[in-house]
Order: sequence, then structure tokens, then C-alpha cells
Amino acid sequence: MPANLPPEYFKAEERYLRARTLEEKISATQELIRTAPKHKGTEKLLKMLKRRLSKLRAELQKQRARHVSGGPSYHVKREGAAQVALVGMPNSGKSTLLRWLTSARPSVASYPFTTRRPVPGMMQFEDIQIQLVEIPAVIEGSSLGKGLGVLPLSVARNADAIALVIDVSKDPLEQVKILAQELEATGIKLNRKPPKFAIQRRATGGIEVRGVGMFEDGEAELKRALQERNIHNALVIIDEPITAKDLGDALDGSCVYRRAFILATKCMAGEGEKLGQLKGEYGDRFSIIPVASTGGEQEVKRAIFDSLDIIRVYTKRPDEEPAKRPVVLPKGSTISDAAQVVHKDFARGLKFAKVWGSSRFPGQQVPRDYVLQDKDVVELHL
Ligand SMILES: Nc1nc2c(ncn2[C@@H]2O[C@H](COP(=O)(O)OP(=O)(O)OP(=O)(O)O)[C@@H](O)[C@H]2O)c(=O)[nH]1
Ligand SMILES: [Mg+2]
Repeated sequence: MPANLPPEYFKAEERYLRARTLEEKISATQELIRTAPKHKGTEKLLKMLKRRLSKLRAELQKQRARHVSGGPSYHVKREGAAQVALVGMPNSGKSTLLRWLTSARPSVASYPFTTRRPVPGMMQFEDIQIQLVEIPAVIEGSSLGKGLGVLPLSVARNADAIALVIDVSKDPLEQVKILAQELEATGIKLNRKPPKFAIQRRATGGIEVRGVGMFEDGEAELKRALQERNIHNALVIIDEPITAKDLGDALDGSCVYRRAFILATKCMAGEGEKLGQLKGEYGDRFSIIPVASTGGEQEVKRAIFDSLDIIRVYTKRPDEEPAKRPVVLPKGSTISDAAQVVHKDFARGLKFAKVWGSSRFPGQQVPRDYVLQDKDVVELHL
């Protein structure tokens, strides 16, 4: 046991031991983390406590999910090219934004929790529609059931992308921190890639690791994490740096990875400094779209579209006009992907394709793995 643990720590530990509900256990564990001194000698202890905390949270989430099943459904049917969840703290301007960009008419008011159920609206951007869904406000502790609880977060989980709606006139850095923390606590990771590793189970032979140098918490910790999950014999191949937490999240299968960006609301004159702070702290991780009620609707719509990393492709048959409505695909999609969306048989029987737009010259013949760009016209030849 590391030295110098203060009396508050022992009190919290007593509370933990006496706790009867998951909520009590979580709160006592948070207290333990807060009161434990932070130095080399307590590193292991803190790591253990944090691991315990995320387990307890996951358990609570499961318990809540069981409780809510059969209750009112928060599911919002996905429509249009993509579904974007507007997630923000109370009064951050989610409803105002939704009214501005779509024809939905949620109530706007200066008191918190005005919106109590998810509200969808369709945003027209050029020739496609993007669905925006206002999620009831999230506060610190939502993932533990505070405020309107975890249910709103479950809607965010199913969306294609998450827009963090941040009121720049208040404390923008704190808001991003809380929202990211609450989303992560329910297993929604923002702008992070799933860790790259593979586990091949074996009958015997213990645990063999390739690329152990990339496991940031050391080999002993890796083995412990596997054994904790009853994996005693396996070949583990690690391709890029990961931590014990990444590994645990992936093994437990409770995480989703979502594209996310920031809509910075109430960007009035005089808020330049705060917007600058936001960019300085989070500009590398999130694209930041400033929104002022004074105008610039088209720019905001374009920026939302750009943040989604999708492209529009217009397919056509030889001697026919291109389709009026585009096929929407993830950025990086190829001719084969486009053909697949038109028809499975098309993809199989495809001989070649011609492209107008991104190609070097109009109507250039391209191979199946040609990477398409937004607004390309593609002629598919069977
Ligand atoms: N000055 C200014 N006020 C805004 C802006 N956007 C929203 N507000 C005000 O902020 C308050 C809250 O706006 P809402 O759009 O209801 O916020 P919300 O995020 O939907 O709030 P909840 O549904 O309660 O979580 C209202 O008084 C709005 O008039 C803005 O761009 N500029
Ligand atoms: Mg609202």
C-alpha cells in the first residue's frame, strides 16, 4: 500500500465497503480517486480505481438498459443522408440551431431542460437532406442518471455523427470536457479509431505477444487484462500503440466510435477570445464551426456536410442522363462501392466505368478501385 494516504481516503474506502447500490459504489470510487495523492507510488492504485470505476459504470448502464426496456422508446428513425445528434449542456442553443437549420419547431426558452425528448429535423443542403436530432440536455453525471439520465445518450449512440453544441459565451472548454466525458462513460468515443490488434485464442501455450512494445502499460498488465477476461492461451498481435483501457473497451465490446465536431453557438462580437481558446485546446481533435444567429446559414450547412466526410455520386447508364438524386457514400469510396449501392449484381458484373468530375478528363475510363470525389458522375458499364 503506497504511503501518505490522507484520512479522507480511508473514509471513502469505508463508504465503498459499506455501499449497497452501484450508484453508491461509483460515488465512493470517485471520492477515492479524488482523495488519493497523485505520485509515482500511487500510480498502480489509481489505475486500479479507474478500472473499477469504468466497470461499475458499465454495470450501471446495463442495469439501467434493463430497466428502461419496455419503457418509452427514444429511438429516432434515421432519415436522409446521415443522422447527426446535437449534444449539449442545458441552454447551449440546440433548439435554436434546429429551428434555424431545419423546419422543426422545438420550444426555445432560457430555462434548462426545455427539450425533454429527442426532436428530429431535416436540414436541406443543396440536393441532399441531413437529419439533425436535438438530444435532451446532457450534464455532468448524466451517464450516472443525473438530469434527464442516460436515455438521451442512447440516441447519440445510434447517430452517424455527433455535434457537440457548445455555448461560447460561457465556459466552452469545460463544456467540451464534460460532454466528451459523459459520452465516453457510456461507451461513445469521439473521433477515435478502434485500436488495431488481433487475438487468436489457442488451446495451450500461454499468452504470446507480438508487438508488446506498443502496449503502453507493459506486458504484465496486458496479461492481467487478458486473464481477467478468462483468456489464458492466445496469440496477441498489436499493430499500433494501445493502452490497457483501449484493450479492455475493445474486448468488452461496449464501445462505439463516432465522428464528432463542434458547433460553437452564441458567437457574438466579443467572444473571439473564447473561440480562440476552444480552437487552441480542441482544434486538433474536432473541427469547430462557429455559429452566429446573425447569418451565414449556407456556410454552416456546408461545414456540417464537410464534417461528415461523405460524398455525393451521380450514377448513370450509357446514353442516359445522370440520376437526379445522388448516392451518398463515405469519403474514400470507389467505383465498386458505388456500383454496390446501385445494385449488387451491378457490382459483380461491372466491366468498367467512366467518370466526369474528378477524373483527368471528362468521361475518362477508370478501374473499379478508382476513388471517387464529391459530385462525380459515374457511368457504369456491364
Ligand atoms: N444571444 C444568443 N442567444 C441564444 C442563441 N442561441 C440560443 N440563445 C438563447 O439561449 C437560450 C436557450 O436556447 P435553446 O435553443 O432553448 O437551448 P437548448 O440547448 O435547446 O436548451 P435545452 O433544450 O433546455 O437544453 C434561449 O434563451 C435562447 O434565446 C444565440 O445564438 N445567441
Ligand atoms: Mg432545447
